[in-house]
Amino acid sequence: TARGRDRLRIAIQKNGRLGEPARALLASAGLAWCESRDKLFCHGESLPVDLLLVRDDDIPGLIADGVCDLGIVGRNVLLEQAGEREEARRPASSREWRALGFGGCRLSLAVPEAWDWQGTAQLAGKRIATTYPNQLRAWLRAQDVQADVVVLSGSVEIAPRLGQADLICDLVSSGATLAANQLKPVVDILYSEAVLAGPVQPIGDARAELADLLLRRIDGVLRIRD
Ligand code: PRT
Ligand code: ZN
Repeated sequence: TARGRDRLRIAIQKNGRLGEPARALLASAGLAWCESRDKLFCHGESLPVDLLLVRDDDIPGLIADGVCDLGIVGRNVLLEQAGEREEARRPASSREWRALGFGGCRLSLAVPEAWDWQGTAQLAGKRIATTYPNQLRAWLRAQDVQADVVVLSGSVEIAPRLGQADLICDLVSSGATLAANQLKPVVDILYSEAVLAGPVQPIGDARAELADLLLRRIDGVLRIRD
């Protein structure tokens, strides 16, 4: 699929929390685009680097399939899909190349405020609602705790009140959403931020040089921001 392309393709979030900061980072790295009307594909004007604007969940798969060379996505999404592939015994297909310093959040366990939290042993036999089952299961295994993982596709924070689960495992940034749902964070299982994702194997053709150039420029921008 990636064969015969001499332009680099980067997938970023079309909307959402990471779309704008990802564009800003790439613009600071010297990229410029002519945004097309449908805005799904943006042809790069300053360098042969094009943008694909997609849902964040699609980014790891686009890299895996070779449709895109690089992507900007939350570490939480990248690791969740990596866990899914591992579960299915499929080889890893993308990995974190750089942490980008924006989109910071934690994947945390949160319990009803009334709970007297004693520690992870308290989770035994409990039902935990999440949209991140692979990371939660891996963490539970590492803690040697047996709990039921209730996989939801959204609105996780309301699950305890609806009786679907006893507690949740979800992304937290300010904590306002948890507080609004009478929940409190008790354990962080992952520190996440936006990352530059790329293939596990180095890019092996003419685009490698382009990727190197872009990486050097991104590193320069990140150094200045620090
Ligand atoms: O449409 P698309 O599928 O592309 O977007 P999305 O809705 O799946 O993702 P989006 O835009 O919400 O988030 C993109 C990425 O931003 C996530 O994968 C994280 O890496 C990162 N990020 C950073 C967050 C948050 N902070 C965050 N607070 N993603 C989600 N949240 C949610 C959280 O799930 C909870 O519902 O915000 C709520 C909590 O926020 P606080 O501030 O109340 O704690
Ligand atoms: Zn999404």
